[in-house]
Amino acid sequence: MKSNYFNNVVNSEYSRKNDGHIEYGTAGFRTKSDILEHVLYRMGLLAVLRSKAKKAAIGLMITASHNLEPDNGIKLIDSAGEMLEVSWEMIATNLANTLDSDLISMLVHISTKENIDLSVPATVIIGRDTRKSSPILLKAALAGIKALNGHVIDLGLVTTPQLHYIVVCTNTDGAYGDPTLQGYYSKLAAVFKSIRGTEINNGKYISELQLDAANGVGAIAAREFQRYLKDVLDIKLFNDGSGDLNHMCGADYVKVQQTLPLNIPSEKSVRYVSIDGDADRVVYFYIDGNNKFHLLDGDRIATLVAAYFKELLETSGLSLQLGLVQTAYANGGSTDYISNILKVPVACVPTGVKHLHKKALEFDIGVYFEANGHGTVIFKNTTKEAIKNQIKNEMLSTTQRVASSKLRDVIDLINETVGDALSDMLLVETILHAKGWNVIEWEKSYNDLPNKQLKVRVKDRNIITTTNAERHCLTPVCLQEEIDKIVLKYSRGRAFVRPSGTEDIVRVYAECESSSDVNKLAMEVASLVYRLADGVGPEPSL
Ligand code: G16
Repeated sequence: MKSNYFNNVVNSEYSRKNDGHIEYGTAGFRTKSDILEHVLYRMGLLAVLRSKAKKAAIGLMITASHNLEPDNGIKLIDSAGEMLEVSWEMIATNLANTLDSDLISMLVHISTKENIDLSVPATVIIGRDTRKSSPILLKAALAGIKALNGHVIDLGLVTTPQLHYIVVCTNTDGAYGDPTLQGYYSKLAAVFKSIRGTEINNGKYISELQLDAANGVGAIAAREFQRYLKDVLDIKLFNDGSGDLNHMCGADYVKVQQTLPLNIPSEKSVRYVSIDGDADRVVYFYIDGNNKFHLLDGDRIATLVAAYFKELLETSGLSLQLGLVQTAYANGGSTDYISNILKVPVACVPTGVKHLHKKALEFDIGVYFEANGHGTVIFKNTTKEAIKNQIKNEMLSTTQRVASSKLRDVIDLINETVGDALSDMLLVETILHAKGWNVIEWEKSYNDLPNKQLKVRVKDRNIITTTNAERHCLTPVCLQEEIDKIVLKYSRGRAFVRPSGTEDIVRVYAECESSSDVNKLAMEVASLVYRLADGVGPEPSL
């Protein structure tokens, strides 16, 4: 009897304490931390079932990433180190919202429908960020895992991408790397140093950067990299955990506000880097001689990386398909550059790295980045084989051999499981070093269109529905028609709206040719959302 197996799951300490509906959103469950305990308990139970279903270890990360300190959340990491399979997101949502009295029958239903062999052992690898609420939520998740006799590997404080990495290393018996934090640091640091050692740099590149760690768990990882890389890269650390998490600092703040984070000394032409609260996003920026702020976001990183791979492929003589995946937030300037200058195929998918990752798998080498700095590069196994075989080819010229070897090595610098701010940063540093570029040289490749993001509070954000990779709004009726009318007034204008899957707000994005008009365009669209979608609080105004 399956129900006997679930006899121990009823636990009054983790009963459902509020009636609000909660959804597995863009990146898991995310809301105020004080209403999450029963969700964490239930996700502990679900992680055990998922592990049995996949006959492999599953990851469970406690974080609300870029959100402010009062929020927290949880995301499950699938057996190949990628985000949870989309069909299980609905299962997670149903389990999180079920009545306490229906908990056992829901678990029986899941295990029957998914044909889960309950006798298979389960392993859950668990990690958490530095939020004050994380230890209590950890306790709840552990209780859930233990109620179903799952084996726990508790990594303690880790960045989200470190957990993804350790899951894949565990499930590949170490083929992807040693499944420990030390294994992660030493793999990335060793390849970073070895690539650097093969290049004599005569250009404008300087081996020094200033890193804003958002006062999050990324500061711990950054300190480790400081230690591992001290001979080759000088990382100066700010917002290292002593201040408030993501408060006026971190990648999301810098990207959306397009300004310097708190506590960073304002120095001209210095390479600054910001990561977010769980270190899965990264953006670069600098201040020019006129004190003007310049952002080099996920689009810039994607184009830098795609151009680098394109060059290596051409030089090595390998014929492999390179592709780039973006979302609606990608700046029109970047998309034009990728299509018309780089001539690399580019696809657009809905927000959420899970969508980008899936699309990128279609290419031999898939580069994917959200404009907010969340992204990575993935390689088909056949691609890795082709590169290895190419190196063995005795007919290769020295130039072809050097380029092929560089391709092989740089793959090891990349965390292919998910966007990893620190691995991405090391990749950017490697490319800038190879090219002898400073940030100004990097920025020269194309011009961004001026752009603006706003948040609008509405009664129920889910009344906004979208299609065509979120670029077109279906409901409320008339909203899209009205947006179109506004956008038409602005040269190279573009705007879209979508409900956030991580915050209780509607996001508005706008771009156009004129930097003096872009705020007006964004504000006009925000007011429209406020009026047609039941805005709450004061109406947005300039
Ligand atoms: C998460 C997702 C990202 C997404 C971001 C914002 O990032 O992993 O793919 O772009 O949320 O999503 P939304 O606009 O739906 O709120 P993070 O860094 O917060 O985990």
